[in-house]
Amino acid sequence: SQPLSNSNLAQNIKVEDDRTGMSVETLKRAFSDNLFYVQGKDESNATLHDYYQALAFTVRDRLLHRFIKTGRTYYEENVKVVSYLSAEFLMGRHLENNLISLGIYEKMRQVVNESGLEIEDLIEQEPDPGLGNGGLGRLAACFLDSLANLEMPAIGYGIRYEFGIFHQALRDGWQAEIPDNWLMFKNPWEIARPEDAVEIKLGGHTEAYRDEKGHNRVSWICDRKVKAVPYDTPVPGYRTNTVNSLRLWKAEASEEFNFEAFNAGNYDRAVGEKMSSETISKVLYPNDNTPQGKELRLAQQYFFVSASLQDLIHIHLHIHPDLTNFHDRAAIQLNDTHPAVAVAELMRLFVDEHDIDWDQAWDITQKTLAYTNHTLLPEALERWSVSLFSRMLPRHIEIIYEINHRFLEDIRTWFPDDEELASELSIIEEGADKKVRMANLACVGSHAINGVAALHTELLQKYTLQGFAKLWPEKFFNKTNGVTPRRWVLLSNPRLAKLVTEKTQSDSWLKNLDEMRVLEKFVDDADFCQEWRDIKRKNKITLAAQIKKLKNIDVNVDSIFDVLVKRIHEYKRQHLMVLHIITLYNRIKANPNIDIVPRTFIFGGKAAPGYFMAKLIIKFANAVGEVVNKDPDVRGRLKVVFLPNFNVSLGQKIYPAADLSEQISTAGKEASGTGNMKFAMNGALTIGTLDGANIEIREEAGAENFFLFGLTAEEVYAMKAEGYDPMSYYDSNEELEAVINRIAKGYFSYGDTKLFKPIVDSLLYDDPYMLLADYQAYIDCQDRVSETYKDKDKWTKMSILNSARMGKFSSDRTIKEYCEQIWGIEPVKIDIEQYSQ
Ligand code: 4GP
Repeated sequence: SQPLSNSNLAQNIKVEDDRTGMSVETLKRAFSDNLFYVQGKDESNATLHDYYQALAFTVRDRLLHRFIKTGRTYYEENVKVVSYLSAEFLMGRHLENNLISLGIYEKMRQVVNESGLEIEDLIEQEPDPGLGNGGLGRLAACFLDSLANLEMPAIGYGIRYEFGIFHQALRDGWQAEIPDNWLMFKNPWEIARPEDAVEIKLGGHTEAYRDEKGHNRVSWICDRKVKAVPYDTPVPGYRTNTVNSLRLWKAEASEEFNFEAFNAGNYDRAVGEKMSSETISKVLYPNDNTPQGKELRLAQQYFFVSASLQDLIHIHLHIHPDLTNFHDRAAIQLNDTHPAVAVAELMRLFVDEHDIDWDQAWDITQKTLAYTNHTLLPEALERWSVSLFSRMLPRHIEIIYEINHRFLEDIRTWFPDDEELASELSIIEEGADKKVRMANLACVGSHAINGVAALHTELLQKYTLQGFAKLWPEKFFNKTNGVTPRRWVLLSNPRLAKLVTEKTQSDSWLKNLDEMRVLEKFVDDADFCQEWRDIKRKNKITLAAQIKKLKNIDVNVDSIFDVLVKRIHEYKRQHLMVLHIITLYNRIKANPNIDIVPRTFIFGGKAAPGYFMAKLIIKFANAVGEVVNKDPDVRGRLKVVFLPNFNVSLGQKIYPAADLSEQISTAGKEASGTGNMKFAMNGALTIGTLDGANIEIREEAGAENFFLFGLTAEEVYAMKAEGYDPMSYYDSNEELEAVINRIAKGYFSYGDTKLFKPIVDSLLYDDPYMLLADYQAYIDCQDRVSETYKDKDKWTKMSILNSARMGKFSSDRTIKEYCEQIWGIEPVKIDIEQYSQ
C-alpha cells in the first residue's frame, strides 16, 4: 500500500541496533533478546526449537529493512516486475540460506557456540517447507533465488498450503503417508498481511446488462465468497541488498461464522461455511506429472490466480491512472498450466471490472502472459470438464468460449478447409464430456511459450503443441532449466565450495558459475586430485552416518555410491536400476568369488498415493534390498538402501556424496530433469539416456565424461510404431531372462508369486517405457562404469571436469534468458546505507 509518511525510517537506521547490526556482539545480544522476548524463554527452559526460533527471528530482522527497501524502490522507481505464478514452491529450509545470503553464517556459528550449542542442530529444527511435489516446484524456488541474486524485480505468487507434501515412512518396504503439519509451530519467515486480503468469488451465474454508457456488460452473481489472505516470505539474493517477496495466499471464510444461523441455534451451519472455505488452501495435491481432475484442485488454481491478479492490478492502479500500460509494468509467467485460468481471469478483470474493451483487453493479456510447459506425457496435460468449470466459474467459461470462438475464426480464415487443425487447436475438446484444454488456453493467451530443455522444446514443437508451433513459430522459446549453486553447492557441499574458492581465489564463482572452469587446469595436479577425492570421501562418510541412523545399514564408503533420487514414476525407470542390481546379484550367486566392484545403491523418492505401480516399485526396490543385503554370498559387496522421505534437505546431503548419478528415463519422456544438474555440479558422473537436459549436460561435460546408453527418442517412437515386442528381448537374453524369472518365482517375496506380478507382466507384455529394449545397453554401460571406477585417476579427472563445466546449468543463466527474451526485466539496485559486514 501507499506510504503514509516520508520519514524513510529504514533508510535512516545508522546506529548498529539489535535488529540490524552485524557484529558478533550485536548478533549475540539479539539472539538472547529474541529468545526472551519472542519465545518467552530463557536458558533455563528453552528447547532446541526455541533457540532455532530465536535465531530465525534474529536473521529475519536483518532481512526486513532490505525487504521493505526493495519493495519501496520498485514502487518509487515504477519498474517492470515479473510475477511467477506457481501452484508449487519447494523452497527448502530458509534459515541456512538466509544466513549465507546475508554473509553471517560464520558469525552466527560463533554466537550459537558461545551458548554451548551447534548451529547445525538449530538448522535441523526447521521443518522443510514442502509446498511442492518435485521438479517444477523446486525449479520455481531456484528461479526466485536467481532473480534476487541478479537484483531483478520479481514476486512469487502461490498457495500457502497448511499441509505440504506428505512425509513418507517405509513400513515393511511399503510407502506410508503421514500428514505434513509444517505450520504446527509458528513460521518465523512469513509475515501475514490481512490488510491486503482480497475477495474471491465462486459459483453462481451471470447476468447481462447495459451500463449507463449503453455498453453491453456482464455481471457475475456468485453464490460463494472466500477471502484470500497474503503471507509474505522474504527471498534474499546472495550478498545483495535485494530481498524479493514470495506471496502465498491462505483461504479464509469471508465471515468468521454465520451470525443468523448462530442466533437460530444452528451451530454446525454457523461454522460449516468457514471450514469449507478454509479447505481451499488446506492441502497440496501430491501428484507429480499427473493432473488430478478434482473440484477442489480447480478451486485452488482459481483461488490463487484471482488473488494474485487482483493484487497486481491493485498495485498498478496505485501508480497509474488506468490499466492500458499494464503489460509495460507487469510480466506474468505461468508455471505449467496450473495457473492457466489466468488467461480468462485477466480478461474478466479487464473487461467486466475495469471496463476495457475486449480487443484492447486481449492485447494486454497476451502481452503480459507467458507459459512454460514442464511435461511431454500426454496424460499429464490438464483438461477440466466443461460442466465442472461452468458450475464453479460460470463467467470464465463464457469468456473462454468467446476467446475460442474468435481464435477459431482466425484459424479458419488462415487455414480454410483445415477442420482437423481447428479441432486440434480448439481450447474446447468436443465429445460427450466436453473439456477445457488448459495447455491450449495458455498457448492462445500468451505471447511466449517455452520448454525446459532443448530436446523437450523440440518435441513440444514437433508433437505435443505442433499445431501452435506451426501457427506461431515466433512464440516458441527454449529455456533450459538450471539450479541455484548457492543452495546446491555452497550450502550442500561446503567442503567443495571452500576448495573452489581457494583455487579461484574468490567466491565470485557463486555468482558466475562459469568461473568453475578454472578447475580444469588442476586435473593433472596430483595434490588437487587427492583433495578432490578426500572431499568426496568425507561427504560419503557423512551420508553413510545418515544411512546408519535412518536405516541401520552399514555401507562401505569405498564402494560406488550409485544414486537414483527423484519422484517415483514408471517413465523414470527406477525398476531398471533394480534389474541391474538383480543382474549383479545373479552373477554373484553363480560365482560367489567373482571380481565385482562394490556398490551402494541408494534410492529416494515419493510416489503419488494413488499411483499403484509407483508404490509397488518402492516395495520392489526394498524387497530386493532385503534379500541382497543379508545374503552371505554377497559379502557386503552390494548394498541397497531406500532412504525415506526424500525432500530438499535430504537432497542436500545426498547429491554431494554421490559417485554415480542415475538419469535413466525413457528417451523423450523427461522434460529436463534438474537433479541431473545438482549431481554433476557436485562431481558425480552421470549414467543416462539422451533425454531432457542430460543431452546438454553431456555436451558441456564432454561425451568422454558421460556414461551414455539406450535408445534415442526417435528410436523409441520408431520402435513403438513398428510394434514393440518386449518378449523378444526376454527370449533372446539369458541374463535378462534369469533376472525376470527370479522375480516371477517369488524369490524377493518369500515365495509369493503374485506380489510383483504386475511389474513382471507389465515388462513382458506391454513395457510402455521400454526397459527391456534398453536393458542390455544399460548393463553394458554399468560394466563400463565399474571398470572406470577402478581407475581412480581417470574417475577423479572425469569428476572434476563435470563440476568445472556445469556453468550453463546455473539458474542464473536461465533467469537472465527469461528476463531478456521473455519478460523484458532489468536489474534494479537497492541502496541500503547501512550494509555493514
Ligand atoms: C517436471 C519435469 O518432469 C522435469 O523433467 C523438469 O525438470 C521439471 O518439471 C522442471 O521443469 N515436471 C513436473 C510436473 O514437475 O509436475 O509436471
